[in-house]
Amino acid sequence: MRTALALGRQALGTTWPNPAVGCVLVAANGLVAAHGVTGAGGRPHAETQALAQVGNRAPGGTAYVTLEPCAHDGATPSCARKLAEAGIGRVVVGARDPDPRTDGAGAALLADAGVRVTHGPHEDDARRLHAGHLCRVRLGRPQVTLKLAASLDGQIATAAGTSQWLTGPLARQHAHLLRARHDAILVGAGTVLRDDPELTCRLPGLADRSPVRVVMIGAETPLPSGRLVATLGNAPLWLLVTAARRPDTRELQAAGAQVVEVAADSRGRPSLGPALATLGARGLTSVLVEGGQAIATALLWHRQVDALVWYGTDAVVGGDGLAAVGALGRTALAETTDFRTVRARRLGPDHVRFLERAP
Ligand code: AOF
Ligand code: ZN
Repeated sequence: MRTALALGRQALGTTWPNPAVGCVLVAANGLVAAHGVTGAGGRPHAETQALAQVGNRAPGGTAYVTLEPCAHDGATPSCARKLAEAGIGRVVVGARDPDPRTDGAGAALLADAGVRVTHGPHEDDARRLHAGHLCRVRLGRPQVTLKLAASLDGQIATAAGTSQWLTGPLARQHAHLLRARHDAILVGAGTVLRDDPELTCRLPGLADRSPVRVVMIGAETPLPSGRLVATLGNAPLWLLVTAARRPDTRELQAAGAQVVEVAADSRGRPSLGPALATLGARGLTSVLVEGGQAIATALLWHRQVDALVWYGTDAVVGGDGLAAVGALGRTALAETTDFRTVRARRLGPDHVRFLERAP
């Protein structure tokens, strides 16, 4: 199961609108016979890929799959049916698939065909791997991960606005890997104006793993120009705009950007809830929010952040810098415990902490 989870993890960011499933087939003699991962864009499914390697014959074997095999037949039979027809003896499932077409029906189909089905081990890791898919199926929106790079005292820029070299090269490379593993990156137009980012993955060998770049256009913020537009050929660019700003985007649309219209909030900006729902409807299962302060604060205010990746440095910037998170109006300590750290590691002089929403 750990191998299957690792396989799935490698495909994160490439399989949307589908989950990145990993599958390992072990033959009756106890040897690993095949590996499979969900294909780019979501098809073929992991089990199909693995079964193809053994000619769809696995008598008495065991399949380890990170997600319950699908139960819906389409152009090809469901994975649950294919596994049963291949003569598999046992299927070990990581996480149950809440997709209404499966949701227990995959396991039931297998059991009815005489296949032994067991759940776990590593169910927590399987849920973590498929958090985006689970979120999209249950809540209709992608999983939202907020990335912040801040000083010891929680500042993301100095009083002069300097921020780009706060973290060292290892932390920056790690952040690029994070991009590769998400379906999309989300930023506000203010960040684009200030930093002129490319928002692509530029790690050697992973250049084709750049996610969809999504920019939230405010009531008055200028439209993206510069590097985001210059790299339109390298990765998709989606603009979230209200109806009022839509006419302004014609030129960018002609240049290849996709324009996504969203209802306005009281300040004339794309409304956050509907914006995330629209991204979910378009198939995105995970978005990495890369700042700045305004979008981070808005998402935390609306409690729409599922996970946090915090890059910390040893720098002390001082309160005259720019805080990672703006005012939230929280007064009671009980209101402040949104997250808990699940993992941490050093990255040269910096460190990274992974936090999940507290239960
Ligand atoms: C599997 N194995 O590798 C994946 C699964 O649109 P379709 O027909 O490809 O079905 C998409 C659904 O299949 C998706 O919502 C999720 O429930 C499941 N994904 N299932 O058996 C896989 N990626
Ligand atoms: Zn399937």
